[in-house]
Amino acid sequence: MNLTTFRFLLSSRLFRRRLGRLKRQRLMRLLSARQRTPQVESLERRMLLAAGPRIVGVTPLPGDGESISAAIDRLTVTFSGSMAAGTVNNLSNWKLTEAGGDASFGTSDDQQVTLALASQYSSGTAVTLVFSGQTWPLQEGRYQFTGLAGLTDTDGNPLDGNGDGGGGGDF
Ligand SMILES: [Ca+2]
Repeated sequence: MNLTTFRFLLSSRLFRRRLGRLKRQRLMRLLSARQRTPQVESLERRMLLAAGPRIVGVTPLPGDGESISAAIDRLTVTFSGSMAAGTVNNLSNWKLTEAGGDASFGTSDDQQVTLALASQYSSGTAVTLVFSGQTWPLQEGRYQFTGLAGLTDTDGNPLDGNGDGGGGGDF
């Protein structure tokens, strides 16, 4: 290979490389522009879904995994907004499970506590559930309280029970 050829090869490789970088930069610009558009769209969608109501408190239940020694004979559930009365008064949307002897949920010795409404919900942001058909206050044990996604607000948005910003999660 003589010097001229070598130079030519070298410069053409540099050129290709520069061209490659320019192409990459253009591609990145295109990609980021394209990424920016759906990001805005998904944000709008999340804002719409975030309209799903949340359960903001269950009194006197302690936090996840915590225990309480007080005698409990009722649970008052507080929502983030007004709920569709029919879904709140539908007792199949509420579940209180006791873990049974094995202290684990989802096993055959789990016990369902039968819930009833202290009074029918018509408006407002709170409903009180009482226990019916068994001895109360609740006996010592591990309990799991569930508000199902069948609960909706007055606009029909399903419960955002898991607080992920989208509707349709159990609490
Ligand atoms: Ca169990």
